[in-house]
Amino acid sequence: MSNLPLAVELAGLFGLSEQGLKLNPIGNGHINTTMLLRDKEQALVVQKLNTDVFPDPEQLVNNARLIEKHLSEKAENALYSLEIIKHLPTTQGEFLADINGEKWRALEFIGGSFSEEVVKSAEQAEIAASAFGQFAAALQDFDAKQLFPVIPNFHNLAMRVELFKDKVAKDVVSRVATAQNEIAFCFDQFGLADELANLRNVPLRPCHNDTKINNMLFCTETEVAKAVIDLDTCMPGYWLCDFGDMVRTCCSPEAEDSTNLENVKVREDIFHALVKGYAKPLAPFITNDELQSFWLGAKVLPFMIGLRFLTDYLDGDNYFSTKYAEHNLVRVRNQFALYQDVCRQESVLKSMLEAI
Ligand code: ADP
Ligand code: GN1
Ligand code: MG
Repeated sequence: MSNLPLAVELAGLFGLSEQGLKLNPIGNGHINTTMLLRDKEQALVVQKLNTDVFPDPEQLVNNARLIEKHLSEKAENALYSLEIIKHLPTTQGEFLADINGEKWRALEFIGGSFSEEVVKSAEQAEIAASAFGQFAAALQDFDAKQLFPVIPNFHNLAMRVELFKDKVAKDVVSRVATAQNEIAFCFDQFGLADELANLRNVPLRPCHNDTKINNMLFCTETEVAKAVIDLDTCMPGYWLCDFGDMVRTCCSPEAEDSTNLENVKVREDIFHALVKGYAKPLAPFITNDELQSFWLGAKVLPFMIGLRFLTDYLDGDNYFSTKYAEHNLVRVRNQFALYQDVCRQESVLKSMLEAI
């Protein structure tokens, strides 16, 4: 068994027995350390929160539990049918535990499920988009002012641009020279930040803000949607960003760190499935301006996440987890290739939004 002392400590905290105890990593999240803790009887997800990214883990857990409560009330009234990720208390009734100064929480494990890194078909994309749409619809009457801004300005592209320029100027790990082309490319795209800042008639909504495909679970048996997960960044935002992150993570047939750039393209049928799947549950609430703003989201998210990977690369890989030295730069090239293909396909993709 791996990590025995840690497993025993976590088991003690969350009330599992030491018999048959196992602790193994699951998933491919870039931020937290996520593991499955099992004894002979039960399984739960334990997560070490990344406190560099989330300096206030108490507020993060508080936010997620407020959403949990709201969704549970919707579920009781048959207004939400996906499973809800619930926090589990320690034996002392706390929702956050301290182990050697590190912050851990436990979540209900959603068994019989899987997450995807690359979408397999238009049907799968529609199922995912519908799940994120149902989540957004269930939250549209949630008072998002209750949510603590765990990462302020999370989708503020202008702010991300300033941070990027600062890292280029400082060049703390001498990587500017190896990323010259990508940096020059960024400097040509900053008009997008103005487009986003000048957006009018698009309401702020309670948003998930991290609708990448591996932040939802499919049922292993039937392949329907089981749950929307990773509620860490739920804050007020724009649906266009949640739509854009689905485009970013579903449309390409390659994972976000694939080096097979010739293949990094927007699959039109997947884009169409995302529009259909997301718009349907939102139909009673969404405005036409808001729907048309999804085009901006489709451009902004691939670019902005590429910019964030590049910023992190220039800063020495402190934010996103990386598996090798150039991992962030590989992600940058991939995301910028995708962004360029989104722009290339403007007329056909936009017409799909206009047709809704
Ligand atoms: P991160 O914040 O690092 O992205 P996530 O909360 O998204 O972490 O979890 C990472 C991965 O772990 C998910 O993509 C999923 O595969 C798996 N996972 C997380 N929570 C659960 C859960 N409650 N049940 C089953 N699998 C989960
Ligand atoms: C991170 O935590 P994860 O892997 O679901 C990041 C997202 C990025 C994504 C890029 C809190 O998401 O914003 O879009 O990586 N989460 C945070 O894959 O920064
Ligand atoms: Mg995640």
